[in-house]
Amino acid sequence: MVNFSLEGKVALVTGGSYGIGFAIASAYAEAGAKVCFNGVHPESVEKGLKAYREKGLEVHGYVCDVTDEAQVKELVEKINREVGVIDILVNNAGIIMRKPMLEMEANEFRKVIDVDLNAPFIVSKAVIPGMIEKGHGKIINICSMMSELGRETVSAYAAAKGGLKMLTRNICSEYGEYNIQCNGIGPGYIATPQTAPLRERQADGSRHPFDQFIVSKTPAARWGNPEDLQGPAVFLASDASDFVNGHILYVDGGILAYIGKQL
Ligand code: NAP
Ligand code: GCO
Repeated sequence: MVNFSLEGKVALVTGGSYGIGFAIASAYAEAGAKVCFNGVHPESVEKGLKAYREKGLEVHGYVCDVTDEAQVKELVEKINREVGVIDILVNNAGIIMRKPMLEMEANEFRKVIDVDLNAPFIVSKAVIPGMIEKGHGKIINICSMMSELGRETVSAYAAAKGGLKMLTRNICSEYGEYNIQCNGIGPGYIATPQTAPLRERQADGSRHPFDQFIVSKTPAARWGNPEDLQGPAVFLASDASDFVNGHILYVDGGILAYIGKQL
């Protein structure tokens, strides 16, 4: 029988206090994993722990800035001691800054690259040695449609997510021989705090123009929900995907395949 269970596995989901990370971590806990998550703000980690408990899920929450190599090293060592050596890593923590390139400062560009690309490198580097020792591991990088497409105002984010696609393929190439599979999930437009500004109701109560645009560009004719990512994330974390490596699984309602509905 195909094994989708995560029973007994130790999973770390970065940025798991809410949003996509929370949904993926919840699915992992429900699939039997011992789940750890982190956030950069203590108050959001506390809120996250409460939200997991309200779902009846006992998980481990930590405050850790994924861009800080020393903090990440300490987090992984702490998890190894308190929970167990990590089998599954989801590099989910991420930020976006929406600004025309000519108005974006270099340090703002660097900040997005730091969280969305450098941090997955840092956290993966901290986790892979334990996976090699265990003889298996799963790394799932949360990419984006912007790993494939650009749009106005998201130059830093698209550059980071494009790089994250290639980092995914490189980890696959370098560590596949140790039975480590590194894949990506490319969500479409998902209703989370990160995209809330794109869905805000207008003063006259009408829907945000971008909201209408995305719905017209998506065959599913709706925004995604974080729960839409749970099945793909469990699949890529389970033994069922042991021969899937270096793949970016787009979970986008078909938006990347579709020219868009004529309005
Ligand atoms: P979100 O609601 O903005 O949540 C982002 C999470 O990342 C928060 O938990 C935040 O923690 C954490 N985080 C940010 N910077 C961090 C840092 N330096 N160290 C540790 N944690 C940090 O985002 P989301 O919509 O759930 O997106 C999650 C991931 O999916 C991101 O990588 C995003 O790029 C990607 N994605 C999102 C969409 C979408 O439509 N929403 C689509 C494609 C891809 P704090 O609360 O502590 O700040
Ligand atoms: C944006 C959105 C997107 C989504 C996602 C799409 O401003 O275009 O925030 O970037 O977050 O990455 O896959």
